[in-house]
Amino acid sequence: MTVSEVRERFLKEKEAVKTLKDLENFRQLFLGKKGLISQLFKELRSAPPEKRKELGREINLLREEVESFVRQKAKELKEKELQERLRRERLDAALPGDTVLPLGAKHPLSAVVEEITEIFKGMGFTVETGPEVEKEEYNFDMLNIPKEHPARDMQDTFYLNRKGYLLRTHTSPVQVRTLLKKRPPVQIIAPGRVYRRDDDPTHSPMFFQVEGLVVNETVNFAHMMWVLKEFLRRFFETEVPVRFRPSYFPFTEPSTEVDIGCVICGGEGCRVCKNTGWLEVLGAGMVHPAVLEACGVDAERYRGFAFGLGVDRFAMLKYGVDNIKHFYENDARFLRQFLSL
Ligand code: FA5
Repeated sequence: MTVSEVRERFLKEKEAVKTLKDLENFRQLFLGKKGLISQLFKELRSAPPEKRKELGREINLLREEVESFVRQKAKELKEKELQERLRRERLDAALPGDTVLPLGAKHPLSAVVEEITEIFKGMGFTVETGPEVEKEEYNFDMLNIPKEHPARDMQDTFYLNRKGYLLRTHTSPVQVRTLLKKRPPVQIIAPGRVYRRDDDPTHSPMFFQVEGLVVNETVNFAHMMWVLKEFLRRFFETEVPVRFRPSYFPFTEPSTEVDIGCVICGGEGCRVCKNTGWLEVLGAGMVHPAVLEACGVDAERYRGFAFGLGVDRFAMLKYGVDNIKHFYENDARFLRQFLSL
C-alpha cells in the first residue's frame, strides 16, 4: 500500500466514525501495532534509500494527521455523549419516587374505640383513663371482690412479681380511681387495654374494654337500659336485637349481661355465637353500695350504674370478623380492608 492509498482510505473511513467505539476501531486500523501506518513504516525499509527520507516524512505527516483527527474526534464524541447522558438522566425533583410508600391507616380497633368514645361523649360522658399495671386492691378488693372470694376466678388473672400488682383484668378499677378523686355527680367512660388468661375465637389474652360509670342522686336501672340501648342503636346504626340477662358481678347489684343478636349469622347460629344466635357484648348493673362506700361516697345519698363493654366483640360484629385473633396478627391483607376508617 502506498502513502496516498492509506491517506485516501483515511479520508474515507473518517467520515464513518460516529461513536467512540467506531473511533477505537478506526484508531486500531490506522495507528494500532499492526495498523496501516505501522505497515507503511515497515515497507519503508524496502524502499530505495534515496526516497526513504521523503517517504518517511510523508508517513509521519499522515500519522500526525490521523492522530490529530483521533484526538479531535474523541473530544467531540465524549462531549456529545455527555450531553446525551445529561439529557437522558435529567433529574426532575417533582417526579414521584420509584417506591411510593403506602400510607398507614387507623387500626380497626382504634377506630372502634374512637367511635364508641364519640357516641358516649355525645351523651354527656367525659373520658378517664387508668394504668394497665394496676393495684390488686383497685382491680379486686375495692370492687367488692376480697381475697379468697370465688369471684376472683371469674377473671383468670396475670399477676406480676411485684406484690399487690397485676395486669388489670377489666377497666372497672377506673371506677375506683375516678370516685377517689372526683365527687359525684360523675358521668365517665374509660377505654383501655385489659388482660386475661383467655384464648379462643372470641377471647384474646389482651383485649379492649370501655368502662362506663354514672353516679348521682337519681339514676336508676331504667336509665341504664336506655343509655345502653341507645348506644347500641347509634353504634350499629340500626335496631339490633338486644337482650338483658340477669347476671352476677360482685361490684354491681342487680347485675345484667347484655347480648345482641349475632350479626355474623343473623341469629341462625355459628361458630362465633357458639350456635346460640346471641353474642354477649357487655356487663352492667347498679353500682354496689359497698363500692361507693369503699371510695368514700355516701351510698345513702348517691347511686350509680356502671357497664363494661368488650370493644373487640363490637368490632367483630360491626365488620363481620369471625376470629378475634385477626385484630392482633397484623396481617396487612386483613388490615388493608379498613383503610377507609
Ligand atoms: C367485666 O369485665 C366487668 N368489669 C364488666 C362490668 C363493668 C360489669 C361494670 C358491671 C359493671 P366481663 O368479664 O363479662 O365483665 O367482660 C365484659 C366484656 O368483655 C364481655 O361482655 C366480653 O364482650 C368482653 N370480654 C371478656 N373477656 C374477653 C376476652 N378474653 N377477649 C375479648 N373480649 C372479652
